Amino acid sequence: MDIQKTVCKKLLPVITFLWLAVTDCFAQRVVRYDLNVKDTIVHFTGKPARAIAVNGQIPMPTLTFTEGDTAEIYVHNLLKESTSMHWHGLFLPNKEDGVPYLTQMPIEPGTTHIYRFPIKQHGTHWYHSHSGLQEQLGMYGSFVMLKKSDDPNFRPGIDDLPTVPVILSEWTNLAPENVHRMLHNATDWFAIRKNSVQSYGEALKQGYFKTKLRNEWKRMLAMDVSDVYYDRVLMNGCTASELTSVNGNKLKPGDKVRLRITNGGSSSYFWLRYAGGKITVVANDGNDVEPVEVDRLIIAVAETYDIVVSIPENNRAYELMATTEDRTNSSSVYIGNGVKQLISPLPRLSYFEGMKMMNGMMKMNGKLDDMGMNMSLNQMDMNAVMYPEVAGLTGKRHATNMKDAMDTSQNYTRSNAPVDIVTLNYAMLKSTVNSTLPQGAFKTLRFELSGNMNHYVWSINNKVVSEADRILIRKGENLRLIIYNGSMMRHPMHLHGHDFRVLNGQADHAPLKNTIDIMPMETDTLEFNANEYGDWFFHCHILYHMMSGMGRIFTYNDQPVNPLITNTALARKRLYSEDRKLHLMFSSGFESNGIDGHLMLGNTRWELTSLWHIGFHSMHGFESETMLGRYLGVSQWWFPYAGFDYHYKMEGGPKNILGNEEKNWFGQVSNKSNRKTIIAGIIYTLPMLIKADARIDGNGKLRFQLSREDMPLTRRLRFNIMLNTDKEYMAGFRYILTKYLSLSTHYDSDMGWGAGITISY
Ligand SMILES: [Cu+2]
Repeated sequence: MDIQKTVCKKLLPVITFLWLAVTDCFAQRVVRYDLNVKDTIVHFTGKPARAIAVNGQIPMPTLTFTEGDTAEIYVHNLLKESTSMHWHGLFLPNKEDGVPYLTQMPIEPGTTHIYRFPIKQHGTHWYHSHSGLQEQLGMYGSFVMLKKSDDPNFRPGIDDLPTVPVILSEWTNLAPENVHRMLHNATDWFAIRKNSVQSYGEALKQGYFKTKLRNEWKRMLAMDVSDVYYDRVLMNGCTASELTSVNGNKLKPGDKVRLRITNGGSSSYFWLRYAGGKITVVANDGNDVEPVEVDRLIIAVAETYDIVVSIPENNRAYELMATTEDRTNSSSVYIGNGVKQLISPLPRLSYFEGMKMMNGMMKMNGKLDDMGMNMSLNQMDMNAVMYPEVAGLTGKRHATNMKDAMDTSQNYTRSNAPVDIVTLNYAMLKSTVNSTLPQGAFKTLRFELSGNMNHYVWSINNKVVSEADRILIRKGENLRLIIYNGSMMRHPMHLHGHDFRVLNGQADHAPLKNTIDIMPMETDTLEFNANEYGDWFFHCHILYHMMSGMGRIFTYNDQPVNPLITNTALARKRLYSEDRKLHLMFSSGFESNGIDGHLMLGNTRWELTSLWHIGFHSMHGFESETMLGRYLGVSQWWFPYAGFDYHYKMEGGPKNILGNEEKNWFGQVSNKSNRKTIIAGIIYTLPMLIKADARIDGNGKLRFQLSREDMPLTRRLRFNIMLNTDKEYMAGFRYILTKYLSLSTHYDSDMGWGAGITISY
């Protein structure tokens, strides 16, 4: 099966293969779908790449039901690996929830799994694989549940509009496993592709040198609003498409269209903007809200928004554009018939303004300082300082602190502000129905979203899923979750099997959601009633954050046994193995004076490192160090380790360039020429991201070393430096050509000067 489409003539309606085995028994319709999950090759960029298609298509087919139906979905796994299907946002029995090793065992290759559950709600939802990184390969689709025609909450003028499901996603030609591995190794390849490296050279040129210095002084790596570089953004599988008619009716001026928009992306947030006027938001995460008019909205990963747009004039097709938050990529659909009415692309982010703001927020201890602003509900977009289109930012603007940044953001959302742009935030959402919880006791739980970019660790209360206990709750009780985001990235937190109400000032009409985006330093409060037995996953929906362990499991007291999990111990072990996964990193310089190698195998806390140098002249000898250590603390600045050091130099080799090599700086015999010894030490990351390494070896010899790796001088040029008390030193440059290849040169006190290439994986 070959899927080859980038620009689509029509907005593909993602036709549903409805094997309408609609069995009418006692007025209950059973609606059956068959989903054939199969490997495929796609050409989204022109180059072939592996993907997974369902019924031959990406995205997966839209599944449509009416409230009151019974869903019967046959998943036929034609892959060579196991799979699963999660019904996002649905209220269903736990064993139908589709989380492998938690609510069911994986669907093995060549087998069929039947999901069967009653449809107890209505609204725009979606479904996706919950196995590994399959979602990134195409396993996402719209899941629409219609209101019954006699629903007392039927909204004439909204619920009877022509409706089109639209699922947004992103595509990379890189294998998702490789993306995941690269993120864990703090590679800046994605930043190079996105031109968001924020190097010293660029800082100097743009007048932000002090900002850059201060940023590294506070031990931060260059920050971006998203981690991954994608090749394409897709809307129903297309980069651009046209919507000229709905249900066979040609769109004409005055018509309104309801778009059921899902963000099925793995890690991208999208800005939605429309060239034909205001966007009216009528539902969020499948739940109706009072209509609210905005100029734009950001849709977080896994959220859904139902929006209504209109066609103002004849002979026009109006662009609806979805742009990634980092503004590197976008996709559009043109709604209507006629001349294309374009919307201006969003300008490039002012990264250094963002850096300046982050500097203001970051304390020296690695914690964030909100300066008493008590932020929540996306009302103040802390990224607003990075948006050059905001008035006052087009020139040089110095938002030197949080308050300044927030002022910009607030001006931005207020309608009488310098720029008259209304941006949606959660405080503007008001449920159309009373959303108060049943009477009963409340249990309050507090969570801090935690993590660090340097090793790509994402956690809750500094624990990943496999390190944390399950959270025991009682059926019938009300839960109140107070969530603070203490990390530097935003996280779309998703709860399985339940909707929660978001306390947003709308009192008993607080909106109901299943996914809430929480920006850095924000605190949000959610409430839900524990009304369905089972093991329910609560996690960040950024795929690579989830796979790194950013989640918790809610488990009910005294709940019935899940018949699909026969071996609980094995299932738990497999589930926990996901965030315990080891990531490999390898680099080796092949230069005229020798070979320098570095191999690293690490997970959330542990890291095994092996370094070696082989001199090309026999007198230069061979040395290697292997050590195992554990990162401590949320910021992971401490790294105690133990290992083995092997150092061999031919007798009578040349003296060190500093002369006498008998003694180190402590006056101890350096024993550089020939040593085989155990070592133990501790590495601490200092300001300027300098690593201070103090160690002692089996002979009682001390060594203290300072080093800095990969300091970005320009977009592609990196600088490395090292100095230690054994009177060894090194300095070098690396120019990054491709993902795996660099030109490199360095001077080493042992091996002298050399130049060549460096391979890194
Ligand atoms: Cu996250």
